[in-house]
Amino acid sequence: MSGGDQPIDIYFFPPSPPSRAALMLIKALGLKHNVKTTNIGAGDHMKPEFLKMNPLHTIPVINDNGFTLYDSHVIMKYLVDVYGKDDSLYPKDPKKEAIVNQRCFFSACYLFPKFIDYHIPTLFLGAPPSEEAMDKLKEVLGHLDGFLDNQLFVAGPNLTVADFSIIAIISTIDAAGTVDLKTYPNIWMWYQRTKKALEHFGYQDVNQTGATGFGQMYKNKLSSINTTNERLPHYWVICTIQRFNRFITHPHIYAMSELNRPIDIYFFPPSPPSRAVLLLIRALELKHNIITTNPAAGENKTSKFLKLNPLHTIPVINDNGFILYDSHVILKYLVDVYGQDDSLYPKDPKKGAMVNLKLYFSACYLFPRFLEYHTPTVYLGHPPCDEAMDKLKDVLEHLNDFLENQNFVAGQELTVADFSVVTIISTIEAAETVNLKAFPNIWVWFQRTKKALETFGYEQINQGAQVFGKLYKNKLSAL
Ligand SMILES: N[C@@H](CCC(=O)N[C@@H](CS)C(=O)NCC(=O)O)C(=O)O
Repeated sequence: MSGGDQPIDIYFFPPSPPSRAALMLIKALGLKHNVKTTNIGAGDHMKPEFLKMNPLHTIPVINDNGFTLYDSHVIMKYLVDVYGKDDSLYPKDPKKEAIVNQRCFFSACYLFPKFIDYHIPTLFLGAPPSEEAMDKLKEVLGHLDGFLDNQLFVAGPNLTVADFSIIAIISTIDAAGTVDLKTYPNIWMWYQRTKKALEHFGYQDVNQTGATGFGQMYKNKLSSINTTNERLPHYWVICTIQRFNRFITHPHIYAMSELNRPIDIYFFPPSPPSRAVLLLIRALELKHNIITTNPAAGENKTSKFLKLNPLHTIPVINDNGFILYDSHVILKYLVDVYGQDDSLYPKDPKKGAMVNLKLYFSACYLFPRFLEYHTPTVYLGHPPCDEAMDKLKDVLEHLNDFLENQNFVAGQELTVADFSVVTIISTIEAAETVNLKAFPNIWVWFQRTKKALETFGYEQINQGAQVFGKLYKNKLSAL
């Protein structure tokens, strides 16, 4: 069934939820494939040949006749685009798709990291389970339970790739006995329903077996800690504790449609993701209202705001009653609905996948590292942390490598991924956290991108970066 001559290679390890999600999807699409077992416990993912395919050293990775791709969410989107008989698993309708993207984003940047943060220190460092990590895991499970209120599947009435992604994690939590899932009645019902829906796609062989294997390892480790308090260092942990992921997109461009009402954008100038969306709104020349929402004053935690976005992040948009959060999901949605052409988000599945990869990188690597370094100082007055700086520099190094021989972050053309990344980089520059000139590809790209965005009000919108920079520097000098 696959487009090229060769079966698709998937680099897979049974205990890994994202690899199981991608493999189940390959089976659901009936694609010929080779499973290349990649034992991350034995360091297979750090070998040079693997790093050439995925510098971020995560599994799954696929190789579809020479086209390699990583991140399970990006992979799933690409596979449905290219090989799906219909769009049921990843709807093309921009609003329906935006909800799938949002749930994938939730899985990648909330549920999976919280799952990792709870289990991995025990599994690989022999640390006793952390109550704080449990509280955070339970908080995201509460959000998931909320999404499933009066809804059959995580993104609406039908099964989508978001269910593949989320069930791979939920079944692992279940197998590890970490949380009694029955205390989340909506999750529990959905879990039974989705297992049944995925039965024909290798749920038992691919997913249950891997989840059970993980659960067994975890339980064994837990009982050995309880008895011997042994500590086992493991080098996977360093990478995995970093964790993270993301979500997606799709082609199909709609003519500039007529807006009845301006788009509301809940925005705060110092917030890089807010600025990315506002820049795109300006680039697409959309009528809009800015609703300033200051998280430092708790304006993102009012009951009114939480109704719009239970995850209490900004930006949020309200497009004539269609409410959407997560900047990356919003960027994709706006280009789909209002882009005059597909230049900022290419329709071609391979080019689209490249943009997705970089949005994923921005959402789940660059932005978290940016926050981890700056927010303890800004909000808690803590001195900067060397480890957080090392991690920030590490992702900047990746970005610098991505930009080798490339004009923009997702290829030779400007895309929404540049909007997302530039708002973070400019904030790092304003805070004078890192000398960006030490990353020559980033530096050259930064100048090029600022110029490309000049006509969309970059200078004015990006003043928020200066506001953040000043705040950070003041806090630092007050220490
Ligand atoms: N966002 C990625 C996350 C993948 C991921 O973190 N996989 C883990 C295994 S569950 C991994 O490869 N860890 C090794 C590492 O990060 O070095 C995806 O969805 O593919």
